[in-house]
Amino acid sequence: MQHPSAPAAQVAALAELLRTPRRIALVTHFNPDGDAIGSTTALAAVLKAEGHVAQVVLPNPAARNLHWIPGYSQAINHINSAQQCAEAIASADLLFCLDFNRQDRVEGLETAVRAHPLKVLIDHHRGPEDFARVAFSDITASSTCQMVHDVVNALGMARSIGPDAANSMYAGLMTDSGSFRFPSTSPHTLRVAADLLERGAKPDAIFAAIMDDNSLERLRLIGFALSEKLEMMPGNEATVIALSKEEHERFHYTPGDTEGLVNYGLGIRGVRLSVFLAERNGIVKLSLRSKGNLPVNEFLGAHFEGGGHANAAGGKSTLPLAEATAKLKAELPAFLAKHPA
Ligand SMILES: [Mn+2]
Repeated sequence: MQHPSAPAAQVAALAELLRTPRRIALVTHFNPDGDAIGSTTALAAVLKAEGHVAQVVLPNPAARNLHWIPGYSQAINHINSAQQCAEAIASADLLFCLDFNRQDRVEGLETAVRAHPLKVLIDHHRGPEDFARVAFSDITASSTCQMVHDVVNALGMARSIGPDAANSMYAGLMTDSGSFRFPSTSPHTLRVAADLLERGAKPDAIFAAIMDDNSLERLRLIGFALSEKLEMMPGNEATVIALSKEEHERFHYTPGDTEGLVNYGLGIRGVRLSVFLAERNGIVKLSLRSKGNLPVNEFLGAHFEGGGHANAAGGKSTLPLAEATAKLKAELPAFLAKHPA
């Protein structure tokens, strides 16, 4: 198999660093997602099988539907054991930085990460900061897990991808590719997925563990938002959902409960822009999703202190919810007209 995310020069440099048994720490970003947990636990498992000592160090715990990922229970996090995390990073010969590329993304671990002299980056986000001795950066990769697979294979360590590492990596591949539907899903992504199946990954169990883990309150909140709150804008090209603090509380909101809610609007025939406004912690957070050439990051940058990708971006407002929603509705028609379908 080819290893498109693993250039020979970086592979040689990393191979040299791993030539003798090392003490290794692996860190990832705050609010770690499936790719963050999958890539750190998978690479830790491979490195242990290769004779190294490896410890996953997280800025904070992952959402509950990721706790089953093999190796998660051995990870330590800054919220529960700050001192242990700082020591694990400081005492490591080598620090892997996975699924993030700016050192401020690790929140409470930032000081320890900045202080470490020998970092290896593996990441697929845009615009990497220059802080790693060896950097694997590929914005075309579907996921950091896909890149870890490439790097491990290029190092000649594929034999050490056991069932645990395979399940971890597949979890990241699946979640970051939107269950293999985002444009980043390439032939190589599916070849990597196939290889992981051959090494013991269980796609049905992984999907069920991650996706079929909603609380009843979350489904009721989504149902309420879709039936009572979703507004179709004039022209039938855009939808808006605005949820107040009281509405969140009525459904016993916990973080993650409205994850994915903004995507439902785009599923309506003819809609190419979907907006979700949430009144939380004293501010209004906006999530926008679009189809085709409709750069929502530019819109949010101009009006709501935001940014992100052309088809998926976030912003915020300190206005009350009703005023933020009114401002949004006032600005939308010009934006849609400027970028016709
Ligand atoms: Mn990722």
